[in-house]
Amino acid sequence: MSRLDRSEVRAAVRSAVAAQPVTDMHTHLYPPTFGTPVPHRGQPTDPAGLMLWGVDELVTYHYLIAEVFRVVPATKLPYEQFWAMSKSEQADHIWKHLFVERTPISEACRGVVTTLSKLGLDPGVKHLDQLRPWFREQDPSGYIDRVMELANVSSITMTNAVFDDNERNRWLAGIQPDPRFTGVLRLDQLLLDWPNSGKKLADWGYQVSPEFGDQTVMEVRRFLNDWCDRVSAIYCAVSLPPDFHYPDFDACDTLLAKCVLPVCEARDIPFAMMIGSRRGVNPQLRDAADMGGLADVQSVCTLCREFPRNRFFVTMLARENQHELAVAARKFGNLMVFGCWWFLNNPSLIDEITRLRIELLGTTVIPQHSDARILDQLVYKWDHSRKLIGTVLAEKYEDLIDAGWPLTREEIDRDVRGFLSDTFTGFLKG
Ligand code: HDL
Ligand code: ZN
Repeated sequence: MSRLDRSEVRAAVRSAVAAQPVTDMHTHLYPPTFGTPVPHRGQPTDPAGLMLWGVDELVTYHYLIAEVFRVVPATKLPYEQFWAMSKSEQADHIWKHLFVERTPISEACRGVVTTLSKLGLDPGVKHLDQLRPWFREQDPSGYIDRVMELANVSSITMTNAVFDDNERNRWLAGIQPDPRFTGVLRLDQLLLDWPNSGKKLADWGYQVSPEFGDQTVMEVRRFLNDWCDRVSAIYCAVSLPPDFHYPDFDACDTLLAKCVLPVCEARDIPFAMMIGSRRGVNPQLRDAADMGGLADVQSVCTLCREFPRNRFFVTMLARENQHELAVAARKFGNLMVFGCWWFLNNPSLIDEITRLRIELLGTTVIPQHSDARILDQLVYKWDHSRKLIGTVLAEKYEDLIDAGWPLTREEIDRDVRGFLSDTFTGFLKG
């Protein structure tokens, strides 16, 4: 076991963090079997395809759409005029205003620069036509391998929106599993839009009614099991609004307590709650319409206390919830805190939140997920986060050495493996 000198720590952490493959626990990515709308080497595209990749998708990421409307407001470019543009026209508009006429200094802009650079392309081009031919030459599946290698990501966890007709019909038509991807059943509509979601289940052949009699409970469980089987769900997930409370004595409570949590317990899989998303604040921005708000950590504690045989992944969207959530995790071993979600996925907040989490939880936390929606984003999201997590870790190890601990390289490798992969996969197993 090689004991490290304090002066060796930063380099040792940097290399361990760079070398450790990531199991990415939450993304919106799909393999080519779900179709792709992106033009590529002589293959037909699928306009409704779910696999998004390449420079036009990268530059029209909804974070950048929100940012370009701050530069060219809707009073100058009406939303419907922007949405009527082609994907390439939208990308050219964003590139002009955020990358050519202004410095791409925001985190979402810098991410595009990092990705293009690491792909060996010139991020300083004045027009995207200088980059498009390179992407058109890519084969989607081979490109997935290339991006996963660049990002050092070993497994991609999907978000399978079973209430989305486009995705659901693809599953029902038969999808060949892709070993690089794992499935997650996403249940927002089921939990937040009852009884409308119940009507959809009835259309799909489940004997459910708006009231929660025994038959409805059993049929909702059958629906959950059918789809967990179909997508081979490694966990189930929901995104909840800031005003989510448990108990609230509403349909969401009943569905959680009588259907979702019993099914997750029986299948021995965790339930992930992503809490604080306020949807549709500015609907005309579509995917970019949402924002976050302060949520209730005590509801998380109540669920962890009342369902001790369930395991919960939890992330919250408000910076102000992070400390209380980390303290809650000290109270419940069935609570695993994860990620710097969405508007927290910025250097200053990743640093702050990772620091407080390690101080309170040690190695029993999952510092990050990518939330990537476009495949290429894996390159920048993990490049940026690895460096930030590594900086915090190195400082914590230096403090430990100062306290007299004989730190070894093997310990650093073991901890980094946990932070970037094993803590997640271990919690899946229970
Ligand atoms: O609900 C979610 O899973 C969020 O991550 C949303 O998809 C959000 O729009 C997003 O892309 N965050 O990064
Ligand atoms: Zn997400």
